[in-house]
Amino acid sequence: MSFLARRLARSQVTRTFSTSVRRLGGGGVGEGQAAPTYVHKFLKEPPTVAVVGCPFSGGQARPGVDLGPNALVEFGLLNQIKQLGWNVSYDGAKPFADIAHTRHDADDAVDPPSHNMKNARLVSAVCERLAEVVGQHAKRGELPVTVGGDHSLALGSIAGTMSKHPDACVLWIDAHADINTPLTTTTGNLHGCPVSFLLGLDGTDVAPFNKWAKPCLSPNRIVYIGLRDVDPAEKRILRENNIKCFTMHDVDKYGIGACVQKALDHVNPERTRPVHLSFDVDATDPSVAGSTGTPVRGGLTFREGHYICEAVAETGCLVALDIMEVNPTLGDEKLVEQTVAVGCSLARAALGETLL
Ligand SMILES: [Mn+2]
Repeated sequence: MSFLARRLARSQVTRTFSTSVRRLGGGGVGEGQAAPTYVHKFLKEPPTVAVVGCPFSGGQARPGVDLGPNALVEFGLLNQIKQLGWNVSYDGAKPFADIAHTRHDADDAVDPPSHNMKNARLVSAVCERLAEVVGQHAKRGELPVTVGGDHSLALGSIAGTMSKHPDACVLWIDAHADINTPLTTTTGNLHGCPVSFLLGLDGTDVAPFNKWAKPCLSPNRIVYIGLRDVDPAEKRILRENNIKCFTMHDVDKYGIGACVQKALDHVNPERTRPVHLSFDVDATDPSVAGSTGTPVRGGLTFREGHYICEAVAETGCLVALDIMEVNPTLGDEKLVEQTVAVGCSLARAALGETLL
């Protein structure tokens, strides 16, 4: 058992949680929870979730986010999803085992900065592999749940989704827009850039990414919720591309229910398109999920975050989910446990857990 596993296993939160999880009923849906009123529009029977844990931190500077997937799995994520009636598969970190340095920042000598991007070869290699893995699961009619790891991974997970569902739309839940290009990034951290590559913006047609990552998303098929820390160049990119954003100002003004409805109406008006939900836990307030690398105050409440997931689940359109940027090495023990628990509960909400 890892240190973290022991730490989580002995924690009060884990004990409390494990006594309150629902047991499987005969019908596959957990005892106490009604069967969903929606049907999965794009998945094969029996409904199967493929949890893809990607222990990767190379898209940003702080070590520890690579421990996120293991923390969520140790906290019981797989069983929790099973108890919602899904078949669950999990390969651990095996798909990424042959890519060196997935757990650590690469050495500048091995992977020197290119076009202002740090660890470009490493990020590209991991995302290319993730795209293959997610794409394979999607093509089998399964629902891949990518657990990061930093948010640069969404370049891979969304590319994988698009290989099966080219008409999919993306809900990007985040404090940040992650839409810098290699030309506009001031930090060189690629977790701030994945959306620009997906859209094929100026400056993204660069090696090593252009060997495999083709633009696969149009600006009217992505919508943001939760933004509150957007760089000047990103504001210009969002405006110039007419990308729909629901900032925290909009959440305050309209309420989360109206924001999610408007967001879905924008990218998926008939609810006939597949949805990829990419959830950066830093979208929530640091008091909700503070163990994350770039927390920003003034974020989504616990319920607002979960409401987004529940509302997406109700569409029956979800085909892929990312839970990103949980860093179990940041903050005190209580904050870590709370953040890991929130990562799991956001996933459950997106996968059909209801309050009644
Ligand atoms: Mn992000």
